[in-house]
Amino acid sequence: MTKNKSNSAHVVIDMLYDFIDGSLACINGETAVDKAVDFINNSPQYPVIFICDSHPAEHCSFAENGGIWPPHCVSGTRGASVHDKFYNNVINPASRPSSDNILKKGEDPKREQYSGFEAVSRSGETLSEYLHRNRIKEVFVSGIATEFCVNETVKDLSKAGFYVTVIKEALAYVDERGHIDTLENFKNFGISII
Ligand code: VGL
Ligand code: ZN
Repeated sequence: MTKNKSNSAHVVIDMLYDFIDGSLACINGETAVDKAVDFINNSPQYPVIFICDSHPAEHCSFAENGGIWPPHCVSGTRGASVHDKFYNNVINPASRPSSDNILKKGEDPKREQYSGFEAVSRSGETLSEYLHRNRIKEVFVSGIATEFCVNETVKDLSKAGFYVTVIKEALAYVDERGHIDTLENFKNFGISII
């Protein structure tokens, strides 16, 4: 295994088809994927963690069940899958999505979970456990949606003491104003934006 001497990692949030071209397609989705893949290939020594929204059909966040969202990221569907470019265009095989680095959230039908801190791996490991086990101090973040999952995850990372840098071009969002306001607010948390 490659040594990660820089103690840095890259967290890729919800780069899933429903947020890119599906029921909850966000602004800048395809570009965000390309920029995230570029970042991975330009820093091949950083471990990559994929946070994935993954819902049962009866999830409480869906409008038909009283929530605010159209049905999205239903487990096992294309909409819940990580974009193919992370499988096909990432050069280092260890940086591609796999059962070792995919962490899922939103599987409990009764709970909305935006933050990547609520996600768990197949073996039950949380994001914060994964980062501590790998002695990570600095986290780069890409993903969707800026105002929701990215916002919550970035703040939780910062509160937990990690140095956080958001890769602006590798974000997608529901609303441009919300995206800009969220980035502006990150500055109050000492979060870097590149
Ligand atoms: C998200 C809407 C619904 C997100 C998840 O992760 O940003 N947004 N479910
Ligand atoms: Zn969701």
